Amino acid sequence: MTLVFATNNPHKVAEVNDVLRGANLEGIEVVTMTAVGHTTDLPETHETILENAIEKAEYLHNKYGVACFSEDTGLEIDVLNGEPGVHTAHYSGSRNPADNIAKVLNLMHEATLRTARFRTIIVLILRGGEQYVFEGICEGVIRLEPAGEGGFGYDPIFEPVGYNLTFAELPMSVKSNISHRGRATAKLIDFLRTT
Ligand code: ITT
Repeated sequence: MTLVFATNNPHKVAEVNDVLRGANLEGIEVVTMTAVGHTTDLPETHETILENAIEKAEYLHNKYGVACFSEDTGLEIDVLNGEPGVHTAHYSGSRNPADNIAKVLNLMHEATLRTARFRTIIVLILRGGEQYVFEGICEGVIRLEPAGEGGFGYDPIFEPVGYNLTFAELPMSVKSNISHRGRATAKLIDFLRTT
């Protein structure tokens, strides 16, 4: 079975491939959207990450008739009442990670409660249209200042529980083991093994 990963984010592809490589999923090949000739952004018009993940996967499935999966991720910061949440990608008004990080740090400059979590929803659609949803959560805290060069997005300010390094300081293999995306992908893999 070939599965198309419905994303335009190369970091997501690299991280999911990292988990898939270790999984030895025989008979299942995961390819990017270029394999079906899709190069433009996928629609994300809803106010929840679940609805956006469904929208992206359905768009690709309806347009190309392929088995595919999408994922949508949000960063939920407690002192900001769960924001940026569904607005994570464009929180500052642009996609620029430095601007998004600056906005979060500004809003939190006096906050002593710094708990937060990344939440990933993966939506799988098989050739016949059956849909399955997998969720992964990673709890952590928002640092006072960015640290590290790895990862992407908000990684330099997110320190996962149990580590005193940010995601941007941890190797990808460690991030994959404990991250929201790694955990959701592991559930997807478990499901694929049984189908
Ligand atoms: P696709 O919709 O094409 O998959 P996207 O980048 O728009 O790509 P999202 O809508 O899920 O993906 O946006 C989530 C944003 O959240 C992303 O742009 C990053 O800024 C941030 N993000 C997602 N996963 C992250 C991670 O593991 N570490 C840090 N930031 C992350």
